[in-house]
Amino acid sequence: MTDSRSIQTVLVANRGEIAMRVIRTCQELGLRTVAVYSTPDRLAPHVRLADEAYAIGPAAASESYLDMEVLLDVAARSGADAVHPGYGFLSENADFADACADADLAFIGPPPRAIRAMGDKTAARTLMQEAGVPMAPGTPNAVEHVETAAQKAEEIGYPVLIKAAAGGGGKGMRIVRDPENFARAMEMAQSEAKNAFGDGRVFVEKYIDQPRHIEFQILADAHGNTVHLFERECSIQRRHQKVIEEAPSSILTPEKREEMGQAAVAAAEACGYVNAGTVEFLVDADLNFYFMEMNTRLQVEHPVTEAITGIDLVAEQIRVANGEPLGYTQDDLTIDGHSVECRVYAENPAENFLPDPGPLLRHAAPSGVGVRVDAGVEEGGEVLIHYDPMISKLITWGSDRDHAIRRMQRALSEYEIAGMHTTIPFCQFAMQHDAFCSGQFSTHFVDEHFDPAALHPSDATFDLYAALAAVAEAHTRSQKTDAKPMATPSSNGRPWRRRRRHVQ
Ligand code: MV4
Repeated sequence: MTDSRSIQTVLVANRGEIAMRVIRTCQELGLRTVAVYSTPDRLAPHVRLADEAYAIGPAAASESYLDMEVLLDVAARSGADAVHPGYGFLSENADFADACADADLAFIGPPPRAIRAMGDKTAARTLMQEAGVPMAPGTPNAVEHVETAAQKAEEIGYPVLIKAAAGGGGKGMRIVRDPENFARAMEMAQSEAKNAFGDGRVFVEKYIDQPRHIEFQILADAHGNTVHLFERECSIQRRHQKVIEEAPSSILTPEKREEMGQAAVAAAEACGYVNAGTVEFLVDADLNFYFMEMNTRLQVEHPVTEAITGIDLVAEQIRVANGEPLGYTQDDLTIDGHSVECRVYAENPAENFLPDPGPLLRHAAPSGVGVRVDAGVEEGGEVLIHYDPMISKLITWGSDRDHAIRRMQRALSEYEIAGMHTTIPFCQFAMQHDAFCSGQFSTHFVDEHFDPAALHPSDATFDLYAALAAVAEAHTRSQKTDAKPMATPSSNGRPWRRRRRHVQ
């Protein structure tokens, strides 16, 4: 691709922290950035960070961030020559990738046919089986008749898992431990899948007990080069959503890492993958690994990979979309230290992680050596009910796992948030738990180990007093330049106490 054809202006078709993440790298590469915003996002930080911003519609995502026509119109009006979709919204929509190509825009993501191949779960399973990627024993395709499926379950051996072909988020999933429960479980899975996805097809797999979720980051250029950037361990989840991730996984040996990395590269090559992607595996206690799915986008947890490899994944995505070859081979890549990410959501961990959106009265993020914070909301802003309630991602790096965890404990204790409950106390709980610290955990960590009673009940109160005191003092100072500092920063006469630290 000649220089005159190369990307110069990027439309960032997203909001929040990921829009800011993409804009920042564009700026470093000397590219012009165009943001888009829904009505309630008009003052959002991603809007101010971009060179230009365009209104795209009301709060409802279906009428703004998901409206392809409006986005393509903004691309035309702004003179953008590329689109970065971020994650969520249109990031894994092959029709949108096609529409971008038709409008002569570079889609900073994989080719539409790779998105389609991996979007259909049963088609992806067949493709992966052909490519020799290990899969849990099971029916590669959907099974229609209960008798046939029950027969397959016998062959696979109990316990089995019935999964929705249209899949995702654990919906339509049923564990079956005994043959006598199979028929009923299958009917329930089918009706749940029909309700959730409008597609009642299911398939049957060997159930992996106590698995870990380990995913490999891959990167492929348009010249036939594919590498992996090692793995991320994402087993700490609630309601099938990740809360804590780390890189590398503490259970993989160098040999297993190489074997899984090669399988991930084979998976990417089998679907003609170009750009950044992630191959997810389930890993059992004996380190057997099984393909789960491939995510054809940049992921929320990509910063832990950036921390241990030193590679800016968004910059790589843009270079690859520009037709440039990867500047390194697998042998050039090494793991440096360890990284942990805690997702800070506006949710109450004591109330089964119930979302708690609203105004963010106080937001003072930690900083210092080895700490990265990617936030999408700022103090004085609001966590909107219309979108994902994530406030920020807190990422630490350390020379080894223990170092990264201690930094995370320090950073969490430094974080001041008021106006809402957050997942910070849960993350503090995990960072001091024996199961997490020793690396002996599975995707069942929350169910098996989390005790909401172990959270410090006073945290939210302390944070609120601290916040109100800080806001009041800032206000006083803005009114009177000769204002005396308060005797204590607490407005209620109680001495200041920082967020309690959970350290062994
Ligand atoms: C499994 C499994 C055990 N055995 N498949 C959950 C969501 C879906 N995408 C795949 N999931 C699982 N598939 C077999 N054969 C256990 C899970 C699972 C899980 C996987 C990853 C992260 C968190 C999880 C929580 C519960 C169950």
